Formats: sequence, C-alpha cells, structure tokens
Amino acid sequence: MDIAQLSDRILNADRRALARAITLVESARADHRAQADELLSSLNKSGRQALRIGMSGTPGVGKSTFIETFGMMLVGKGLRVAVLAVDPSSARSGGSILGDKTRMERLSREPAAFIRPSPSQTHLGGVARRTRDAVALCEAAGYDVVLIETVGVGQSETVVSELSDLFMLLLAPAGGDELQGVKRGIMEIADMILVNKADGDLKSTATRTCADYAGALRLLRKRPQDPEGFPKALTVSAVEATGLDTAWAEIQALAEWRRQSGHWDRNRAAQAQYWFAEEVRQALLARLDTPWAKSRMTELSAEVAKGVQTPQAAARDLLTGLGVTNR
Ligand SMILES: Nc1nc2c(ncn2[C@@H]2O[C@H](COP(=O)(O)OP(=O)(O)OP(=O)(O)O)[C@@H](O)[C@H]2O)c(=O)[nH]1
Ligand SMILES: [Mg+2]
Repeated sequence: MDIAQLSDRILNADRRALARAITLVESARADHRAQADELLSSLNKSGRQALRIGMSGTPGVGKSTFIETFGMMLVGKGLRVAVLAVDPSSARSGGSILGDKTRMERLSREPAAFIRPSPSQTHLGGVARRTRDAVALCEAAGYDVVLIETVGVGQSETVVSELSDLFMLLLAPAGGDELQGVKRGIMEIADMILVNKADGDLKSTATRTCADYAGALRLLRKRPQDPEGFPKALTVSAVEATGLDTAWAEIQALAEWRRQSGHWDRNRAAQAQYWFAEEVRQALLARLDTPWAKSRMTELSAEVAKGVQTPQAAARDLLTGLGVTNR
C-alpha cells in the first residue's frame, strides 16, 4: 500500500480512502500497524480539527434516531459529518452501527456524511484506541463534526469522553426514581444532557425529567471547563427533529467558550497524554500475549504454587526474560 498516496487522498476528502485507512488502523498485523503509524504521523501535520462530540445513552433511548436527524440537520447547514462508534459489546455482536445503517438510512446516503461501525476487538481498550485513530483520520479528511457513539454500560463513557471535546448524555423521559439510575460518574462527565422523545404522550414527562436532571446537574461540583449555565439539560425529539437547533446552538456556544478560554487546547493536550500512556500500557501488556510469555508464565506460576519461588522473584524472572527491566 502506498501510504503517501493514501494520505493525499484522505486530505482530499476521499471517502473510500478514508474507509480503507480505518481498516488499516484497525488491523492487528504488525506490518499494518507500522503503515498505520506512518499514515497517522503524516496526517497529523494537517492540523485540521473537527468538533468531536461523544454521545452515550442506554439501549433504546434513541441514539441512532438522534444521530440520523441531528446529522441530517448539520449536513443541511453545509457541514460534513462523520459517525463512529465505540461498542463495548462489538466483540460479541460484531458491531452495532452496522445494522443501524438502516436506521440512519438518509444520513448514510448523504455524500457529506461518513458512517463507520465499531471495530471488532476483544476488549474495550482496543476498540477505543482504534476509534481514536479513526477520529484522527476523519479530522484529516476535513469532517467538521465527528459524532462518537457508545452504548451506556459504564466504562465505555469514560473512554469516549477521552476521545471527545464535548460529551452528551441522551436520556429517556422517566419517573423521578429513575434519576438515580444514572451513575454519578457519568453525570460528572456530561457537558449536556438531552432528554429525548419529548413528543406526543411523552412530552410532559420529558419536560419534568429534564427539570429533574437540570436540578441534579446544579448539585454537582462546578467544573473549570464550564461557563455559566453549563452543564445543561435540554429536551429534544429525534423523531420530530425538535430541539435540535437549540442543542446545536448550545454545543457551539460551549465549544466557542472553551476555545477562547484555553480549555479546548488544554483538554486536547491532556487527552494526547492519556493516549500516550495508554499506548505504552497496552504495548507492555501485548508482550505477555506471545506463546513464549504464556508458557513461561505457566511454568513460573507452577513454581510459585509449589513455593519454589516467591511471586516477586518469579515476576522478575519473567520480566527479565521479556527484556523488560527497571531503569
Ligand atoms: N417517540 C419517540 N420515539 C423515539 C425517538 N427517538 C427514537 N425513538 C424510538 O425509540 C426506539 C429506539 O430508537 P433507536 O434510535 O434505535 O435507539 P438506540 O439508542 O440507538 O438503541 P440501541 O442501538 O439499541 O442502543 C425506536 O423505536 C425509535 O423509533 C423520539 O424522539 N421520540
Ligand atoms: Mg442504535
């Protein structure tokens, strides 16, 4: 594969080249990894930035429907939109947005939109790292907005917030007792809460739910990255496409404030450091995943069980064998 050529095509917003590049960064093959690193380093020079919006919500809350209508609205404003997913269950299901392309039927037909299902990897860390690369590729391809979706099942939100400039939580209208169902940690990383399905019979419940969450958000510790009035709770209807303009206006206002105040750059710098540390951690863990390491681990483990070696000595033995020594 000619990496320089692929890089040029991506910079020229060639969607097929972008899709191919994402497949390359998702590959676990050593030669592919080397090419992917070269490609990412080359594209990094473009300096292009998209607005990265992370989005989470429990199954059925309307994430796909929202992305379809919200994405169509952005495309209507002349913006180019990419949709990526971090699906912690993709190892099992083989990716959720894939089947979802039918739900995003209109958006997936838009030339200004790019939709990519979650990579299938065995663990969340792997999925997230490759999604981070995919985000970088979309930015280099000149997308204005990158939406990163994840199903709300705990850990994945934290990971997605490390990939985004702004994090939105999509919620369904519900009775007051369900407010407790949202974990505090998730509330604390949310920049905006959107109560979806504010239409028909559900409209008044949605308004009440929204007020409950607005109250809950006010009780949280004030964060330095927020201007007055944020994080905010709003009602939307993905089906009727109402409230989306307001949501977009608020998103832009928040993004602009963060750019002006320096939080945007500081956040991106901190994220780059997070992913650097993560790359190191994952690379070290991968060293344990070789046949030699596994069998040596089994041998030493047996010796530890028999009391022939202490756990510490055995660990040092293994690490020395791997060429990992303390400096
Ligand atoms: N009334 C109403 N129904 C909605 C709205 N948005 C989505 N729905 C419905 O809610 C159901 C689930 O919507 P999806 O968009 O598939 O939800 P999801 O969050 O992507 O679900 P998963 O992919 O399973 O996690 C569908 O039947 C939608 O038609 C809305 O704004 N109003
Ligand atoms: Mg969905």
